Amino acid sequence: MKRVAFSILLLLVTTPMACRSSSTNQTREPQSSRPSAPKITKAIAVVHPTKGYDVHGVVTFTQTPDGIRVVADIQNLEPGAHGFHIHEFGDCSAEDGTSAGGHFNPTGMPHGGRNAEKRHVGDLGNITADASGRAKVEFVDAHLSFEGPNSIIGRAVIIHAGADDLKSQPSGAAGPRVACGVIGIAKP
Ligand SMILES: [Cu+2]
Ligand SMILES: [Zn+2]
Repeated sequence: MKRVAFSILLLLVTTPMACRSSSTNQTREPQSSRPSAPKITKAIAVVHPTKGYDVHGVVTFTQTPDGIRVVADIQNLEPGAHGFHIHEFGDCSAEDGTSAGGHFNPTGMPHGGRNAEKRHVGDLGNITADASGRAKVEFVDAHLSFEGPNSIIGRAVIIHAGADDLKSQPSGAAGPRVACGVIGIAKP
């Protein structure tokens, strides 16, 4: 170490031109030593009503060894089944929620149910509201991810007025969008 320092000092003193170029090289860090982004282990979507509805709630996504655990707690729904999907864009700006685009489908599959062999990554089936309009659901889904092409970070959770029939193309004929929430990184 000392010897290296001494050599640099020698360069500084003796060859100003060479020194300039060598010090430029030293400030450039090799790519491998850059810190990588911390792994995402939890995400959250706070869902807000679209125009004309009062549906709201929270959906959390937590990494498990078997996939991502989805826990939803949604209120002020009509009793019954409601399509529950991840849509392509994390954009809830349109008053009818259409700015979120279609179902998140990075694998080019047809629409299907959550347990179907072929489905959109964003196809999470239905949530069912009780007589009070509250829907709670919890499951682990192996299709969802926090990284790579199937990453759900920055996309949107959409809840529909009607039930997803799990077969109609391209989106299960679930009717208007009653709530929308952007999926963001959560504190683990
Ligand atoms: Cu949808
Ligand atoms: Zn779909």
